[in-house]
Amino acid sequence: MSGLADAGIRCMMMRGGTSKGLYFLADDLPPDPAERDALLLAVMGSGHPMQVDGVGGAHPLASKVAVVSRSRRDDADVDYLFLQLGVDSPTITDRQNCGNILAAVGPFAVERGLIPAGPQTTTTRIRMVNSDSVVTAVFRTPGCVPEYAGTASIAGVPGTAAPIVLRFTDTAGSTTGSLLPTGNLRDVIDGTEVTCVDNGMPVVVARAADLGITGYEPVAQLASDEKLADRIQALRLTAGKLMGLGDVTSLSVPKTTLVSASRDGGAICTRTFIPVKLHDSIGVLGAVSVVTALLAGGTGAELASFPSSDGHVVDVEHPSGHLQVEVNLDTSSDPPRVLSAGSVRTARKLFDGTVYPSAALAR
Ligand code: NQM
Repeated sequence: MSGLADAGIRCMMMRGGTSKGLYFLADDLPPDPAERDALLLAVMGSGHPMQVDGVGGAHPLASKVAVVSRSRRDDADVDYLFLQLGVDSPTITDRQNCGNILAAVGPFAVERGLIPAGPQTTTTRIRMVNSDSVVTAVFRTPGCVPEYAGTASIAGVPGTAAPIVLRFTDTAGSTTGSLLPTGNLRDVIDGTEVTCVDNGMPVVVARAADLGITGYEPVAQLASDEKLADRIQALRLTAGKLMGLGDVTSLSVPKTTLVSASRDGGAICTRTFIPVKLHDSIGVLGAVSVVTALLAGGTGAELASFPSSDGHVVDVEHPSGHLQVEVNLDTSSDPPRVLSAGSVRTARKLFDGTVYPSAALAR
């Protein structure tokens, strides 16, 4: 390991949606998962609130890794393993997907020569290794080179960039094995009604009002509300067991999303905790899961105002704006069946080079 620490590791930092992470080729990392994880924790500097001896961004949304390789499967071109690293604590988990980091995987695969690019756009099938599901990504590659600049804007990211269209399949039960992992559309935990859902991300959906807040409080107020954080932690610990995830104390899932009626033209207003820290916006698969729960008639469905047209695009309000996701659900079957899901993101290459982990940590 000290060899890799001395020589450094080839690494690209990219923004994927509203997250930022390190992208590696699997071949550039140790094949043994335990060795790989120790190295990545050292690269990121996890175990310190500022990740001061590493390149992590001191926030869960900037403490993320994508490990990418050519897929050996017939139904995919690229394999993408997502790893969430802790900030204060040296933890690393593959028990969740990340639809934001996913957004940059296609361009990264072209940058590293894993897949050929089309002359105008590239369509690639990415296997999300964490959930063994395949997503199709479509992105711009004029002259067979990824184009990051463009006119699409996503809430939570300044400016505009080229759009990346993500179409998901097989996201139901991504981590837990079923869309409604407790077997119920609604459960009551410690007197609070919730819907536990997993359509790409295990999420506990509860009404903001049932946790004693409006859901519209200033972000700083919610982020520093320790009582609320304690209640959310208690809720997710019980929900985790009911969802078959066991003791989730040190896991990054389930997330919790508190819903209230929209007040800016969207379908629903959300405040999401990852798992107890307030999300600056909302994750892509997190939003897909919340919308699925609401469309299925779960907790908070009466607060939602869905578009009545034949489209399935749902506008989700979050602390920094809106996220639109497409969820097509067959609610005539029990449990409901997910027909399709999708979203539009943007991404950008931030830098490419060699990263040097602390030799003292990389053991
Ligand atoms: O839900 C953060 C994010 C995510 C997850 C988190 C995500 C998704 O917004 O698809 O991308 O829930 O930890 O980056």
